[in-house]
Amino acid sequence: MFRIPKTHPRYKSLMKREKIVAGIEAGITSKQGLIAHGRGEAFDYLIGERTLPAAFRATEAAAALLLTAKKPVISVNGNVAALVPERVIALSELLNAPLEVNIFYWTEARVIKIKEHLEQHGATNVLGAKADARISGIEHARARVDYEGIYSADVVLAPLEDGDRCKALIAMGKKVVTIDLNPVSRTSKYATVSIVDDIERALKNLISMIKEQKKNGKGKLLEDYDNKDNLRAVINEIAERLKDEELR
Ligand code: PTJ
Repeated sequence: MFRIPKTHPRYKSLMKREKIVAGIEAGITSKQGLIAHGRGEAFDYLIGERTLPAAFRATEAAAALLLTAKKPVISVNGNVAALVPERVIALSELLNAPLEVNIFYWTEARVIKIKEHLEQHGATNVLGAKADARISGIEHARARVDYEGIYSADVVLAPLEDGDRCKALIAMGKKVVTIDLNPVSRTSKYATVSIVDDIERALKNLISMIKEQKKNGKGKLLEDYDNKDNLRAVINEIAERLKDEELR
């Protein structure tokens, strides 16, 4: 890993890049993952690299939805595995939900490497290698799922997802929570709850909210939660921030 001095003003952001590069070198992350990460960075810059109030509310709704799920599953791709292995594992333990490797740029070698990477970080229940079921309506590799995992889940946490599969999962009657820095991506629009935040920050918040909601009794799903309203609020908050930014 390239050494970034902690005093660098963009230390956190540069370290995320290093994790993605290390993921590629380890055969976990796809090369295309670099481009996806760059797109995320650009949105995060506009957002101000912090959790927006609307994203905080979405995370609360996601915590309640995941806590009240009967069979939640956490989908993991090459970027997620490189950036936040410890956090997805912590979440999986808190929710008693399996992790499932599900990748777009599919190779069997990468599925196995991601699984092993998660296991090296302490994961005990990683699905995705079986791929004994298919999500109908999509022709790419994301359709390959485990019957016992995503296929039969009622709530799927699918961060950095593509719109197609999100739509197909919703069509199967599932609820989908996504984490995506782009508030106008198809995934953000289709999901039941879209958290427009960086994956590291979002998972940190999600974990502490789930712990909090567990302590104070099971999460109560906000019946009136509306994903599109939340996305509109996110866009307004970004626009207001940019207007305030001025070029002082
Ligand atoms: O490992 P694979 O083969 O499954 O590939 C994973 C990627 C991410 C390459 C693949 O799913 C892909 O191409 O994704 P997209 O369609 O580029 O969408 C990724 C979305 O995630 C984009 O809308 C980005 O803005 C967003 N994003 C990127 N980095 C982050 C992020 N959102 C939250 N946190 C990030 N760090």
